[in-house]
Amino acid sequence: MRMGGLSLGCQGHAVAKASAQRGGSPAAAVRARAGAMVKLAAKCLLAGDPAVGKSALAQMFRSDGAHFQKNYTLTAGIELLVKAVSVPETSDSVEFFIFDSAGKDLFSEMLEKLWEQPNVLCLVYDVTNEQSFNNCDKWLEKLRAQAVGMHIPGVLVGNKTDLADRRVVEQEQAQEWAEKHGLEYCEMSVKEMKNFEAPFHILAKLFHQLYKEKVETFLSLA
Ligand SMILES: Nc1nc2c(ncn2[C@@H]2O[C@H](COP(=O)(O)OP(=O)(O)OP(=O)(O)O)[C@@H](O)[C@H]2O)c(=O)[nH]1
Ligand SMILES: [Mg+2]
Repeated sequence: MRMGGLSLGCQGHAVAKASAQRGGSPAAAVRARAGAMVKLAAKCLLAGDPAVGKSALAQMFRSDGAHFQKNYTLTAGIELLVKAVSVPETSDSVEFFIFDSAGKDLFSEMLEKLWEQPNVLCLVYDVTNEQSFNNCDKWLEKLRAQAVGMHIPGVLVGNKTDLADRRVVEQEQAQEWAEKHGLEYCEMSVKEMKNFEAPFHILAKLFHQLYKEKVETFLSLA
């Protein structure tokens, strides 16, 4: 997998390649390491309207819940952060290269460049802001245009559930939209540190599943 100038891969592929160079078959190398720990890497696009809480989520996740960004500083361009998570119920892990995008850049060509070759999508809206939910269509369209013919696992995340009396987007409505578009769904309050790790655990699981399927396909062809 390539990310800009940076090549991302997983140990499985590296082992297979080394073995092939030594004369062994790549499939044999992959089989030999079945059960071993796998480290995957994924380019994760963090998308959604301005002020929905993308950077707050990224900072909270990076600091393991130690830092909530209270003041709003709009993101300009993109902020990159890297963090690994364990894949639930396995000994494997996914290192996310999180591209925290600027909500104001929905229609910017620069964003298209920075979004090249995505692996997973974390699409955030604010449950108190209907416009931010309606714009999820546009964010998803932008991703699809970016990744034609590719399956990009994704999660829709409703943030700011702490503002319960100001909520305008109901959970059922958002969940239905997510299902219709092949996305997983979850809600969180970054401010109250509720469920802020869930989107990344969901994405790690989905990306890992995709990896497993690719290995199976590879082995069936070998
Ligand atoms: N009440 C509440 N406020 C939150 C929550 N998460 C983030 N915020 C606040 O919402 C504001 C915007 O958060 P940001 O993370 O900067 O928003 P963003 O999505 O990165 O915005 P852009 O960079 O402009 O795209 C900040 O003042 C945050 O403190 C939450 O769960 N509840
Ligand atoms: Mg931001």
